Amino acid sequence: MDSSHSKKSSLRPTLTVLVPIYNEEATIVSLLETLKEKVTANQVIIIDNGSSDNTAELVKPFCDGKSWVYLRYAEIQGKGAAIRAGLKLATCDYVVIQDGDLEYEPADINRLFDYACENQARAVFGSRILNQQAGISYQRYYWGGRFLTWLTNRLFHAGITDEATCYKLIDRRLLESFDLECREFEFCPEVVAKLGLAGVKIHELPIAYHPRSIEEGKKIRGKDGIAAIWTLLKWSFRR
Ligand SMILES: Nc1nc2c(ncn2[C@@H]2O[C@H](COP(=O)(O)OP(=O)(O)O)[C@@H](O)[C@H]2O)c(=O)[nH]1
Ligand SMILES: [Mg+2]
Repeated sequence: MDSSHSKKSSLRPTLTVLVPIYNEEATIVSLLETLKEKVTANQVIIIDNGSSDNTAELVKPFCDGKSWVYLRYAEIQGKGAAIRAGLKLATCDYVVIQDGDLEYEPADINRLFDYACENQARAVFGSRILNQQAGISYQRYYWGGRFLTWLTNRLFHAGITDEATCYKLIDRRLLESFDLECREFEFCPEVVAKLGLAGVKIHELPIAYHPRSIEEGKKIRGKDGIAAIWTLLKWSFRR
């Protein structure tokens, strides 16, 4: 065997995928199957805050308690709280967030991860805006996202195109050092604010997007947009 090759591959960073879920019985099996087949992850942590549908029964067969872990809490706590709970168990060099729906294409995670490894980047985001073929959600969500991105760039000079993207791939130790406080959907604004305050460059690659409707299970709402604005302003004041 080529020793230089084996040395190189043994040095390759590792990846934890955090999957926050709440009542995702319609999509979770398909999502986890795709994740298993298409993504080169070393660790997958699924965090369920009190799903009241059949999600738990559907997730369990995928988990072995080692590289695939299922954390189940009795009460609903929010996406941010779920990500923070998962992060406590994450052990890999990088973490990325994957929702329990089918709005994103898990294979895109490989491209983000490869880019991070090749460029030793500490933060690589998937951007729906950089992909002209990406689907567009409700107008209010689309323009809300564009406004949050604009505000992020004004406040933190982030130079990004998609603040609200789910696909945020970040150096795990860096993310842990942020001591996140988010409980609900303020994970995104808190993270971009803290990356900005830390002077970390955010790299972006185009990704696919297939938005789902509220009837299909989308949980984010207008009030979460207001909370995101407040979170960005709050962290900019603490500069
Ligand atoms: N664990 C947990 N996950 C949640 C909660 N609320 C939403 N999620 C998950 O967060 C992800 C994002 O939700 P979604 O409604 O698709 O919003 P968006 O993709 O950010 O626009 C999905 O996987 C949800 O199941 C919660 O209270 N607890
Ligand atoms: Mg989603």
